[in-house]
Amino acid sequence: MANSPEYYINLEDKYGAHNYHPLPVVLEKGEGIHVWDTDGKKYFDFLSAYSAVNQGHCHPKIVKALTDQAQKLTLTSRAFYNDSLGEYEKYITDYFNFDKVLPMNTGAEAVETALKLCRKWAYKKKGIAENDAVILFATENFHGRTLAIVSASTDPDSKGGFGPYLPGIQVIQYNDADALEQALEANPNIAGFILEPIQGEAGVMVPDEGYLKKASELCKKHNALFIADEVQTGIARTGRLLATCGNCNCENKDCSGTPEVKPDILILGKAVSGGVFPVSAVLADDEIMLCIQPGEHGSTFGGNPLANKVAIAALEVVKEERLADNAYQLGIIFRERMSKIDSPILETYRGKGLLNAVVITPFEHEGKNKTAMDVCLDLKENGLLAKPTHNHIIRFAPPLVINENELNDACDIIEQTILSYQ
Ligand code: IF1
Repeated sequence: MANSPEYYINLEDKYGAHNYHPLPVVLEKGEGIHVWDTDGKKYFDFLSAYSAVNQGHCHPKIVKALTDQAQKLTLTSRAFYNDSLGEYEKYITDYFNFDKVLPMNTGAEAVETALKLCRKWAYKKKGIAENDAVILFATENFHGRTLAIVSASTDPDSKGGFGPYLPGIQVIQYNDADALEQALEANPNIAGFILEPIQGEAGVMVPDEGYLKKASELCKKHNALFIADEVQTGIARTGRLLATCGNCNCENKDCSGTPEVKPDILILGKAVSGGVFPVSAVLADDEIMLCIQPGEHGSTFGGNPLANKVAIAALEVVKEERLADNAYQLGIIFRERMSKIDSPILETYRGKGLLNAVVITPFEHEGKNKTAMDVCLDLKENGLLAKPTHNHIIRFAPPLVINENELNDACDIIEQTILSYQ
């Protein structure tokens, strides 16, 4: 009996770095909105690999794109041209209405790319003196794990003990247009402002109505770049193709919201590939993107044939299956269901589309102090997987292919679990 869950957990514990603290569930299969553990138990996946699996697990069209291409050509490097990169570049730039794309692999790499691009632009176009550029970040931001990115973090776990930190960074209050205006007015060397339109890791913090628009207008006024990190919010998750939703060529059919802003630089990752393969992208118009020239930036795997084919398929699925529209409609139902749960431990809920969070008041049950993690453990027992953030917040983000009946079944599990503590 080698293959108990403990066997796999112990292997990871013994041979893997201890940089994660996963829920004790060992998954071996996924299909659509469900995953199965090694004992054959089926779960609703309400994390979707942090919104990478928007199109659902092992979407047949995306997997076919992967396996077809895998038998032909997987990697050329960018030292040569390949027959899928240009086609993908045309597809994704049309899709989001930008002149150019720079292909990378992970979200953090795409963020790094955007920061480098912003600095280059500042020196070449804005006329900031070499080495003087400053990029603004918001409090409680999460953009990944690299040194540049953690230098801008306000989370001690992400940042602590990794110094010395990168200079040229200033942190301003999230969701505070006045703070942005003051920072821009105080320093002509501000090159740009990078922002998650809805902050994920911070606990699904939705900004006030109008903040994104105001922020982009202030950046424009002060000739600073507005950089949207839509690694998590992008690709239909929040009920629109993009949470910033400016000019994305979606003709508003699947959009269900007023177009708000077009960022100067758009950063995408995760669901660009439907979670099949690491694919990220930085999009910008020529005026900005052409500031980077041959030899100045790149990646061995960026723009590889597998990624190109997978990304086209994954983006097609988003439109074919009207995932933005579905996320919009079902998001309303989800929050309505949460509003009806009458429990003192459910402090509040919030979100947009199918990126939602429920805030749990710490409580006592059967003589023990309980947190959001305990609730997640009970949700797991009851057949639904979700992950706590910040001790008291549970994020709920199912694959966007979920239908209304399935969503209601999942909400029943959430409701029964929360009510079981009374
Ligand atoms: C981890 C959170 C999600 C991101 C935004 C860039 C990246 C991410 C807005 C980097 C990554 C992840 C990474 C994952 C946890 C996770 C996360 F809980 F931290 F906030 F999604 F909710 N921009 N987010 O959210 O992308 O390099 O990872 O591809 O464990 O670090 P990456």
